[in-house]
Amino acid sequence: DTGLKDHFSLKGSKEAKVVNLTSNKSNAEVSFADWDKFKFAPIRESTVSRAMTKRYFADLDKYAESDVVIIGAGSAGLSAAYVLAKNRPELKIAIIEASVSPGGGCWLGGQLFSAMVLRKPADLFIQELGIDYEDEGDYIVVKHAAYFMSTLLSKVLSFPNVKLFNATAVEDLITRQDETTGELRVAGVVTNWTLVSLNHDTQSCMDPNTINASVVLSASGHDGPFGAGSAKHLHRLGAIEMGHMRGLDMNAAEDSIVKGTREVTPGLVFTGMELAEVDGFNRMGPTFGAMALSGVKAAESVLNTFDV
Ligand code: AHZ
Repeated sequence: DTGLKDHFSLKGSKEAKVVNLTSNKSNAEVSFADWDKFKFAPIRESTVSRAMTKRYFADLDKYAESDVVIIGAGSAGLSAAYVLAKNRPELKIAIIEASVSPGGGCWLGGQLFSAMVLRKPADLFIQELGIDYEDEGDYIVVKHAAYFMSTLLSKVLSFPNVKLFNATAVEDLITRQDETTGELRVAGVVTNWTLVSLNHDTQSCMDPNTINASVVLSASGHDGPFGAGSAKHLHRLGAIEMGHMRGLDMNAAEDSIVKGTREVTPGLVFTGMELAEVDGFNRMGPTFGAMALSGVKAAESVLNTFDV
C-alpha cells in the first residue's frame, strides 16, 4: 500500500503519514500522504511519446491481419465485440471507430433524456454485463445510457484480444472476385485517419491504409456523414440494392433488425441500424434492446463464417 489510497477515501488529510515508494528504475522517493511534499515519479517527454507510439505501431502491425474487423463502436458493434472477445480469446478483433469518442448514439436514451429503455429479453444482456436496472414488466430501464455504454466499453476494452482504433474511418472495403463464380468476397477494410477522410476535398490525394480480415462486421449505423458506409460500398459495387431506412415503428423495427442480422455478402456481416439501410427496415428510435441483441446474433454469424 503506497498511502495514496488513503486519499481516495479522504483519510489522507487526517492520517498524515508519509510513505516512501522506491521505484524499480529510478530509486525515486515519492511521498504520497503529505500533499506539500507530493511528487510524481520522474519522466522524460520522449519516454511518453515512445510509450504511446511503440504500442500503437505494434498494434498496427499486429492487427494488419485481423480475424474480425468491426466497423463502428456503437451499441451494436460493441455488443458483438463483447460476445466475440469473451468467448473466443484467440481471435484478433480490431474495432475501427470514426469518432474520437466511441459509443455512437448511445450516450443518451433519446432526445436529451438520460434513461435508456430496453425491451425484454434484452434484460438478459444487461444482467450479463452486471448493470443495475429497473424492471417495468415488458421492458427495463437503465438509469443512464452512459452507464450502459461506459460499462460495455470498459469490458470490451479490457479484453486482451481487442484493439480499438478510434479517430479512424473505414473509407472502403477490400474486395475479391471469385474467378469461377464471379462472386464478390469482402476481405478487409480500407482506413484513414478521420481528419484525413474529412479533408479529401481540400488536399491532394492522401492514400489510405488497409486491414485484412477473415470477416468484417459492419455496425456503422444508419445513413449519416459516415454511417451505412459498407451498405453504400456494396451498392456501388452492384452487390446489393439499398432498402433505405423507413419511418419509426418500435415493434416492427426491433424484431426486424435482430432477425435480419446476417452475413449479407460473403465475408461481410451487418448488425445494428445499418441493416435498416440494407433491408429497408423501420427505425425504432430510443429503445436499445435490438442493438444489444443484434450484436449478440452478429457475433454468432461471425463465428459461423469461420466454421464453414
Ligand atoms: O461514428 C460512428 C458510430 O460511433 C461509427 N461509424 C460510422 N461510419 C463509420 C466508418 N468508419 C468507422 N466509416 C464509423 N466508424 O459507427 C458507430 C455507429 O454507432 P450507432 O450508435 O450510430 O449505430 P448502432 O447501429 O450501434 O446503434 C444505432 C442506435 C440508433 S437507433 C436510431 C433510430 O431509430 O433513429 N438511431 C440510433 C442512433
